[in-house]
Amino acid sequence: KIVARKAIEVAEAKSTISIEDLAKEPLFSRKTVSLSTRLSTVGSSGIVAEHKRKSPSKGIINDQLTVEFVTNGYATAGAAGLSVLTDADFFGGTKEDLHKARVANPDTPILRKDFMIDTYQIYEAKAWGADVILLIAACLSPAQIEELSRKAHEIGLEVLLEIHDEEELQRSPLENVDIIGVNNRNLKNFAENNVNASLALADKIPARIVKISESCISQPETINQLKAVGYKGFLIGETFMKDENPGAKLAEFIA
Ligand code: IGP
Repeated sequence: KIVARKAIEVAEAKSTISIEDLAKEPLFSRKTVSLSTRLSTVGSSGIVAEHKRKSPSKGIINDQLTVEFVTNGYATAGAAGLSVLTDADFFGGTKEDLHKARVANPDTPILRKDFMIDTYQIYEAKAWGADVILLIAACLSPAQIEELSRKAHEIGLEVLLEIHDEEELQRSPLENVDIIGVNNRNLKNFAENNVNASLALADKIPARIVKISESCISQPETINQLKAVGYKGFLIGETFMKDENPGAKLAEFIA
C-alpha cells in the first residue's frame, strides 16, 4: 500500500525535477558525514534522535515546534545523529524539514527517514542534505536492496537497512549496508511496545555491521540493556517529541 503510494509520489516528483537537476543542487556536492563512524566512536551517546510530528499509530505527537529548535536541541544535547521524516501523508514531514535540519546542523549526520523504493529518492536525499538513507527490507526485494544500496554508496551516502525479523535479515544483500536497524515496532500491525525484536536478533547480525535498535525506547535503562548485547545506536522519536523541549528530554538520557 505504502509502496504503491510512493511510486505515484516519485513519478510526480520526477516529472517536476530531473535527476540531473537534483545533482546541481548546492547541497548535492557537500561532503557527507558518516553516521556509522559517529556511532562507533568511543563515548558516543549512540542516540539518533528523530524529528517526527505525527505517526499512523499515534496521530499528532507534536506539531508546535520548529524543525530547527528540535534538531538543534538534539544536537546540542549530544545526539550522535538526527533522523528527519520526509514522508508527508503518514508522518507530516517535508523535504524542507530535512533541508532546514541540515542548515541548522552542518556537522551532524542526518538520516532521511522515508520509504525509499527508487534511485530517484536517493538523489533527492543527497540534494536535500542527508548523509544516510533508510532501506526497509519489508518493502523491498533483495534485488532492490542491492541496487538502491549500491547507488547510495556511489553518490556518497551511507545505508541503514531496517529489518524486523530473521527472515528479512537472511534474504537481504549486505555488501553495501553500513548499519542494520532492528525495528522493534512491527510495521504490519504496530503491535509491539518493547525491544524484544532487537534482543532476539542481536547475535544474528554480522559483527562487522553497526547495529542500531529502532522504536519503542522510552527509558534510559533500555539503552544499557541494548548496549549489553552489542547495539551501538538507538533511534528514538516519540519519547523526545512528546516533550515540549525534545532536546532537554534527550539530555535526561545522557546524564
Ligand atoms: C522512531 P519511536 O517509537 O521512538 O517514535 O520510533 C523510529 O524508529 C520510527 O519512527 C520508525 C519509522 C520507520 C518511521 C522506524 N522505522 C520507518 C517511518 C518509517
